[in-house]
Amino acid sequence: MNNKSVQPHLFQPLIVRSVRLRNRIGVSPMCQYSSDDGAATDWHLVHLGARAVGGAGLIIAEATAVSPEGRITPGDAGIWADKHIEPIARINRFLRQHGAVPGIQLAHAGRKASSARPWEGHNHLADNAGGWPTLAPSPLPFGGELPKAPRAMTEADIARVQNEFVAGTRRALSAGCEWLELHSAHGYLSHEFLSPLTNHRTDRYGGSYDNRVRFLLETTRAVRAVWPERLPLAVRLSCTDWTPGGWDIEQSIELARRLKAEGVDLIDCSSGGLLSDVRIPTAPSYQVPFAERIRRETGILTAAVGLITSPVNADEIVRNGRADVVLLGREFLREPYWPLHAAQNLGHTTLASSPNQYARAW
Ligand code: FNR
Ligand code: 536
Repeated sequence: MNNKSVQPHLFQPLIVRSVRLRNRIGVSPMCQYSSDDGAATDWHLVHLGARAVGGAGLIIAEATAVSPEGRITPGDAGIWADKHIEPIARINRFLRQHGAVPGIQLAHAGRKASSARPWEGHNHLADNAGGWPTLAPSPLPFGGELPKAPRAMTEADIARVQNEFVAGTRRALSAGCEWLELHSAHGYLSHEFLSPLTNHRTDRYGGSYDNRVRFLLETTRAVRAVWPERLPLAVRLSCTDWTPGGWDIEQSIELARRLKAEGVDLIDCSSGGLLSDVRIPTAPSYQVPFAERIRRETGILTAAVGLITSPVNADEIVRNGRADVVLLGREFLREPYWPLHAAQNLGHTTLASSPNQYARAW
C-alpha cells in the first residue's frame, strides 16, 4: 500500500484542540521594539498582516511583557494594562480574515531586561537613562554588554509575576489571541529559574530539579486555569544551554512530560541565550533534533525552529515526524510570501492561496 498520501506534510492542516492551522508553517515570535508604551502600533499590523497574507498558518506575535519591568527594551510589546488589548485585537482580526491563527508569546526578560533597542546598542540602560532595576532568581549579572546585577526575587515577587502572567493571559484572550506561548527560553526569567547556572536559590524555587522547574510549572498551571480548554497552549524552551553543568536536552524532555501533564499542547524547541560567552554549533535545522527527541520521547506536539529556510527541508521535518510545526524567523523577515512560494516549489499549487486582490500574481 502506498502510504505517501496520508503522510503529514508541510501543507497539511493541523488541528490542536479547537484550533485549525491551515498548514504547518508559523512565524516565529520576533521582537520589533516598535511598541508605544507596550501598545502595538501600525508597524505590527503591517509586519504581522503581511505574513498572514503571505500564507502562514500560525503567527506568534513577539515576546510581550507581562509587566513594564519584564520588557527587554522600552520598545517592547506589553500586555500589563487594558489599553494594550484593542491594538492587539485589531491586528488579530486582520490575521484571521486572511486565514492565519493569531498567537502571542507572553514573556518576562528577567536579568536581560532594561536594555537599549538593538539599533541603539542593545546594552543595559542605566536607571537614570531610561532603564529600570531588574529581577531574577539570583543576583547574578549576565555580563558583557548587560552588566546590571538583578535583584534576587522574593517569594512575594514570584507570586506577583505569576499573577502578571495570568492577567496577561486574560488580556490575550480578550484580544482574540487563539494560541498562547509562554517564553521560557533565551536566558529570560523563566529560563533563568530552570538552569542551575543562573538559579542559585536555596528555597523551594532553586537547587533540585523539582525546585528549578517549579516557577514554570506553577505559572503554567495558573495560566492554563484561565486559558480556555478549546485553545492551545505552548511553551518555548531553550532545550540546552550548550554548556556543561547547564540546562540540557535530558532535563528538557522530563520537563516536557510534566508540562504535558499540565495541559501544554506543544513545546517550541529553541536553545541558548542564557550566557554571553557560549559557542553554538549553528547550521541549517540545527535545533530540529531537540524537537524530534521531545516529540518521540514524550508524545507531545513540537515546533522546530532555527535556520530552517528551504521548503524541501521544512517539508522533510514534518514528513518524517521530526516536528509538527516549523517556525521561521529571519527567513520570514526576508520573504513574507514564503508559504506561497513553498507551496509552488513543492507542487501544492492548489493549496497556494492568495488574497483576491493579488489573485493574478500567482
Ligand atoms: C528573535 N527571536 C525571538 N524568540 C522569541 O522566543 N521571542 C522573541 O520575541 C524573539 N525575538 C526575535 C527578534 C528577532 C529580530 C530575531 C531575528 C529573533 C528568535 C526567533 O524567534 C527564532 O527562534 C530565531 O531567530 C531562530 O530562527 P531563524 O531566524 O533561524 O528562522
Ligand atoms: C534571538 N533573540 C531572541 C529574543 C530577542 C532578541 C533576539 C527573544 O527571545 N525575545 C535569540 C535566539 C536564541 C538565543 C538567544 C537569543
